[in-house]
Amino acid sequence: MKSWPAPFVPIVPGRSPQVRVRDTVSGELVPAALGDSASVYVCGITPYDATHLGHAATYVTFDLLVRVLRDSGVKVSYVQNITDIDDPLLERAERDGIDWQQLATREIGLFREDMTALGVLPPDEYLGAVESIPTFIAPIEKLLAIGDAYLVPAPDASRPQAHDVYFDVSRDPKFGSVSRLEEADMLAVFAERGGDPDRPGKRNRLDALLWRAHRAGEPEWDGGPLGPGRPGWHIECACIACSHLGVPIDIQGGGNDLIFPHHEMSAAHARSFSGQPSFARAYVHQGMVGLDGEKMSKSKGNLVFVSELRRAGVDPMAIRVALLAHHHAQDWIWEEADLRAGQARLDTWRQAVSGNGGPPAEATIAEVRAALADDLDSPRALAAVDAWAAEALSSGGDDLGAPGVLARALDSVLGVRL
Ligand code: 5CA
Ligand code: ZN
Repeated sequence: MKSWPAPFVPIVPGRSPQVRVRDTVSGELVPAALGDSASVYVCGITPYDATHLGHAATYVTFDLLVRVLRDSGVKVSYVQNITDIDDPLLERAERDGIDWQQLATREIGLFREDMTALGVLPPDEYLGAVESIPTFIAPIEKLLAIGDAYLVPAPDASRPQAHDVYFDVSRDPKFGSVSRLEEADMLAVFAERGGDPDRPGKRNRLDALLWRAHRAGEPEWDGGPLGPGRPGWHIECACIACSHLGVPIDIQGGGNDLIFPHHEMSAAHARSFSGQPSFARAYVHQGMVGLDGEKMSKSKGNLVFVSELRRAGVDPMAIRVALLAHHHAQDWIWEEADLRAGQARLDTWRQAVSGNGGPPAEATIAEVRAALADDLDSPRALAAVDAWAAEALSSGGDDLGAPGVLARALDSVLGVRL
């Protein structure tokens, strides 16, 4: 899948210290890379609606991670998927009376434009589920062969004797190790996050769909020995991550709404078909961005779209600064004041770097790098820039190179173009 144009990343003297992130699973700060390379897999969009500010926060967060890792001298392999076939996409297309592929193509196009405007680095590999389907078949067959998956008759399928394939969570001794939830808590969210606890014929209510036999009116792909049908959600990310990055990956990323079931299941599938003890060394989860007191979500419809803000003339860099003002690990509620504050900050910074000289910028740049290397602490990084700008505007300064080098550093590691 085509991604979007990479923004220019200026080279700035010096480098970031070793990057550490707080692993959601252990709660510990861990190195984001063990040596001089890191593999990062971030769960991408389901393209049935436009990019809202929650999505934007997630992709800006992982953009920061990749920027600061590269700035620290680490070679990053960054993979992102698109869930370009799934029930919500088919349901929205049906509701709106349009072809599901047209809907996906339109929303992926808009996402690319939003990411470009926000200065988000594209992944090195951007993979749609649909184009990757041939790579899912062998791992699902393997799960069946080793007894970790099983067939469930699908009497409503379009062909007689058809079966769906499910993953048996009771076969996995490490099931639950990612979310660390009790079964009752898992069940409480499973259905609303794509699960089907009440499907007759399943061995355990939490078992996850791996392959869905073709039903009339649904798209289908050749599943080889699995029969025609389409893949389940979690196996897609497990297979795409493993086949493009190897197992274990360094970082699995996404919003914290994906911890269970998605990341729990993807990890379980991947451990099982790869035979490796672990899927990801660390998990980084973006807090949920809400609106009017609730998580912003396509199903609730309480959304602020990046594209609508852009159409209204909002500077995408003001949106970016507004997002960076919140620590990625915390849930927060979007308010219009966030955007006003982002724009005001941007204006101040722009004014400060437009002077003829300023206070020395080296310590500020070092503090920005240190803050980001410390679990992507963007509010702390912004505060350092605020302090420099306040001094530049109040007392000036005679370091003629400072405004330029600071502007380039902000562009490079914070992705903020002044
Ligand atoms: N396609 C799947 C992941 S494989 C998916 O969750 N798609 S999504 O379009 O619903 O979300 C895209 C990304 O944005 C995911 O990483 C998700 O966790 C994150 N996300 C969704 N809603 C919010 C929100 N309100 N705040 C922050 N991040 C969010
Ligand atoms: Zn995913």
